Amino acid sequence: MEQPIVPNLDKDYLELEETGGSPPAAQWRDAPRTSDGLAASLVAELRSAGHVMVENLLTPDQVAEMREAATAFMGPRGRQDFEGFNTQRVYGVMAHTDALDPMVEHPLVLDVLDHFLQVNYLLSQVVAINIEPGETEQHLHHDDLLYPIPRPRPPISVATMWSLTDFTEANGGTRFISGSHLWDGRLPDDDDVISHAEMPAGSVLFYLGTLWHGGGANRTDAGRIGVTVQYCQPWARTVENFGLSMDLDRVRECSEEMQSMLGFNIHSNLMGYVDGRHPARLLSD
Ligand SMILES: O=C(O)CCC(=O)C(=O)O
Repeated sequence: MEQPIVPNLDKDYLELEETGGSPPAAQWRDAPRTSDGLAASLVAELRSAGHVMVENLLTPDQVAEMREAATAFMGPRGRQDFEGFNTQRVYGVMAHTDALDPMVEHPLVLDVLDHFLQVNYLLSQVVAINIEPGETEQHLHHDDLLYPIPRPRPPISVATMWSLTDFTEANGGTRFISGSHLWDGRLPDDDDVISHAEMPAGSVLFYLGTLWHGGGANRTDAGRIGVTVQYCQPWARTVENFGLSMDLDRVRECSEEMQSMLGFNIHSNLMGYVDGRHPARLLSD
């Protein structure tokens, strides 16, 4: 069968042409963004274990600035067990502040994501989470539960969890079951070995959307603050509706790549249009 031709809105942001069209553009990025080879080893580990950690990716100054920005917007405690009755969250982080942009578009992160998600991938959600003293364990889940497609399968989303305080087993460092990204539809049971993300402030844990994980219990007397930044395939629905939550002036200040991740781009030449036109037109008109 001949490849179906779809209209192309990408060329110089032209209007939809009645006669024009082209096959969808390339689906994977081929050039790495970083040059030290670290991304390749992280990708290999992420593929085999479903998670991988990089310590001290942020400087202490960045950690302090980001923690201050995130805590300024901390909301009330959770509304149900999943959010945590002793946990504060900041939803809509991107709309509130640009202080966390450097973690969202960190070149090492994007370099790793390029191996799991097709070009034009999207930011799915950014949530800052303060697990307070006395919080109990969040139940285990995997982020791709939102996509009702049978497992085993490649992930549709990939998450990062950035530590803005030290993460320990005692203060609620993210729990996860190594290798569970490869499971079929089975659920965790008491025999599964649960690991904890223990990492200094300024570090990042990557985990695939198919990895079973959850927040830990906090048995210390200080909060555990982290930011989860999640990304998904360009053809999947995002958890957070950035198109509605972001002020256009804020989006205009973002890099072109960030604008694309926020949905101000199209995929397969057509998905994501606004009134039949490229959505980036909203930023320039
Ligand atoms: O806070 C954590 O460590 C994990 C949180 C999480 O997985 C979630 O809220 O979906």
